[in-house]
Amino acid sequence: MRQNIVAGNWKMNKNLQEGVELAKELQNILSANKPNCRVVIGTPFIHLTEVCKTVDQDLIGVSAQNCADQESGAYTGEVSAEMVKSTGARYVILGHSERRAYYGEDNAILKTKTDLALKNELTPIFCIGEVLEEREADKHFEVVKSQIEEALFHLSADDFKKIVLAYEPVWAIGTGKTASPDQAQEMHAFIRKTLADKYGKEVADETSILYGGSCKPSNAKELFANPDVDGGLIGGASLKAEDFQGIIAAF
Ligand code: 3PY
Repeated sequence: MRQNIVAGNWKMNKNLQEGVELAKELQNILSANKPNCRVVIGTPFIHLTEVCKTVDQDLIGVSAQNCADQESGAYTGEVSAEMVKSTGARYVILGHSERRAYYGEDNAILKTKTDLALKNELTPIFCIGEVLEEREADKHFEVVKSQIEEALFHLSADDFKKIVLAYEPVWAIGTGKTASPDQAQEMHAFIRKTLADKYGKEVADETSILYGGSCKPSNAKELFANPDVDGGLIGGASLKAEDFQGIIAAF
């Protein structure tokens, strides 16, 4: 049975003290109200070590939001997958549309990052999604398929099973616009079929596919009720414990 997952993406928000405070708050709330899904928080790099000490990772998994596409060496300012692993974090978000758009991360770079994450036993939460013009030109299926094929389809079935996918239509990120539950289901079913065609039904059925993009307590239940939507990757609404808890409680 695939896992339902609600993962927060804090992006570049909260200083270290504020981040640890939020992690503590979540730890308290969730130990009193056991979630019916896996919960993950994606923090800035500098928070990882402290947040890992603050939460019980069987309750709240800790994730980085990126890692380098090189193993080690003279890459000023970069943080390797091995370094992320050494903080105690268990996950890494890869290919977020903000990384693709602002930092030039293409499918080839993301393929390398995925390999390094897996080599260091981190679970990639791998983001895919089309921009508005691609949807309007009816190219959204094609775009998402090639993002998956080019960055992930070199993996063996055993390695692919370690990946969590997050479909984030770029036009729904930070815009307040959400894909309708039908639009989300349509794309998630397409993604699962793409996986089944490559790796077989069993692998496809085991893969968690999260929805991301302006997911909040008021729309989470409707989105998560779809058979192929296995949770969410949550931006702004993961920055307040009560909002995040509201989304977790949708399961
Ligand atoms: C959003 O919902 O804004 C996100 O980008 C989640 O990653």
